[in-house]
Amino acid sequence: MFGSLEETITAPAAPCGGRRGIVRISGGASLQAACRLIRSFPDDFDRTQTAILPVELTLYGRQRLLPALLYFWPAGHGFTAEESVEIHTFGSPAIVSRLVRELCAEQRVRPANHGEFTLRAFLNGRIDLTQAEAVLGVIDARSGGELSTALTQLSGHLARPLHALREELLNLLSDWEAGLDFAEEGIAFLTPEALADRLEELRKRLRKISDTLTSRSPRQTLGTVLLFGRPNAGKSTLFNALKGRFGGETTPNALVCDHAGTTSDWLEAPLCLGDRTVRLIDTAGTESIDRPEERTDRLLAGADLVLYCLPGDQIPEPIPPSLEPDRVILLQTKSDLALRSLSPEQTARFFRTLPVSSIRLESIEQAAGAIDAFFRTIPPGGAVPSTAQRCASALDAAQAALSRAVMSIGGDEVLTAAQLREALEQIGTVTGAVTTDDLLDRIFSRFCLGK
Ligand SMILES: Nc1nc2c(ncn2[C@@H]2O[C@H](COP(=O)(O)OP(=O)(O)OP(=O)(O)O)[C@@H](O)[C@H]2O)c(=O)[nH]1
Ligand SMILES: [Mg+2]
Repeated sequence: MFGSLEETITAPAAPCGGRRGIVRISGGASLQAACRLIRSFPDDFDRTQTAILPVELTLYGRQRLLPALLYFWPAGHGFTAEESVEIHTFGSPAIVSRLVRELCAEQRVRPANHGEFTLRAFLNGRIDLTQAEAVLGVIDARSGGELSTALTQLSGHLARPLHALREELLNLLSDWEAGLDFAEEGIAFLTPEALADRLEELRKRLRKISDTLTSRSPRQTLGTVLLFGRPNAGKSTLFNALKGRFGGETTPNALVCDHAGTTSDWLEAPLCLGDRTVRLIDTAGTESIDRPEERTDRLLAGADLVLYCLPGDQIPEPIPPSLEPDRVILLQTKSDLALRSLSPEQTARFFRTLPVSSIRLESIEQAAGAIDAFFRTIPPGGAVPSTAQRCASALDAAQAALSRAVMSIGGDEVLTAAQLREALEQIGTVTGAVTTDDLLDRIFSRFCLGK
């Protein structure tokens, strides 16, 4: 059903009968094809920059010019990651279909199939399959709730943790298989015990993702909140303060000490914030904020919200590129000792900035309020129905394969590797890392033209 990526595709991108007619073009010949229909296209046009340009279309000859706006994205910048153009003009169906016809007169340009722009965004690595389905969910949404579920899915809420999980599983598999290659030399890259622990942890995370996929109730949604910062920043003291006020009795307190590097492993506790329960995780301090150690990096990828703990007398450092600032709350810790006022530029990108003193239990309620406020911006659980249906069985199968992998540890090592591969394949079908033409056909043929 889908043509070659070498070809440039075009289609109307606005509903028929609207006031504005939009024609979308994507592929290497986009600008060249559009230029043919434009009077005096500037010779010095910079093809390396995104641009919006008022132009005149020569569709009906040079005596009857049509005003239009040309939007240009160089390769790597637009939705499809290919060179793309949109021409916005009058919403006349006659003009729009003529425009598409004329564009297709250019060699290498052809009409797009249903969903082909989104398919290209997927094939070029812009979005994963769950996000592609979310595009359809946004278009089909019939209520504010459905729209917000689809928008959350589109922003990568499902894709991000699944991608992180798959990466970890791939690393585990390669370490395990490397050990098999060197078995005779007695070199092990991963001990069976370490593998079993990591797989059990991954299985739990997968179950959480699979639960949120089908859940609709905020009570069932266990958001993950991660304490992050340099050693000695006051993370564990804050963990204990939040746990003391909003947690249960069952989790032990984190060790606190004035020596840097007190916390060496992560520790978690549930916090009850109104009708929502979140998992609060204390981590080992990281020496380099923008390039944390591998383990912290993994935890960051799986967290919904990050509490960046920064002693009140310091200024924020650059955060890891993969960590979106809008899922970070900056907490100026030890505010009883010193509190520097930060400029709007230093704080604007974060979801919120707040001073706290965990020793004096000052602003602990406010910190909890900010966590709750963050989760209120995320609609409760769930996924676009087509994603939920498609993914439920694959994620169940992946969890089952991980359980089998754990059980096989200590026995046949090759069988363990095969089970890991099975889990990877199942997760891959959800994100689209593993696809078949049938699957793509089923998903993208439901799109309308121009999407
Ligand atoms: N005055 C004051 N001291 C604090 C506060 N919070 C933490 N501290 C002190 O700062 C030191 C480090 O606190 P921790 O909570 O262990 O810091 P951490 O970030 O967990 O440190 P690592 O586990 O080493 O990364 C301890 O001596 C705490 O008592 C605070 O709000 N006020
Ligand atoms: Mg600590």
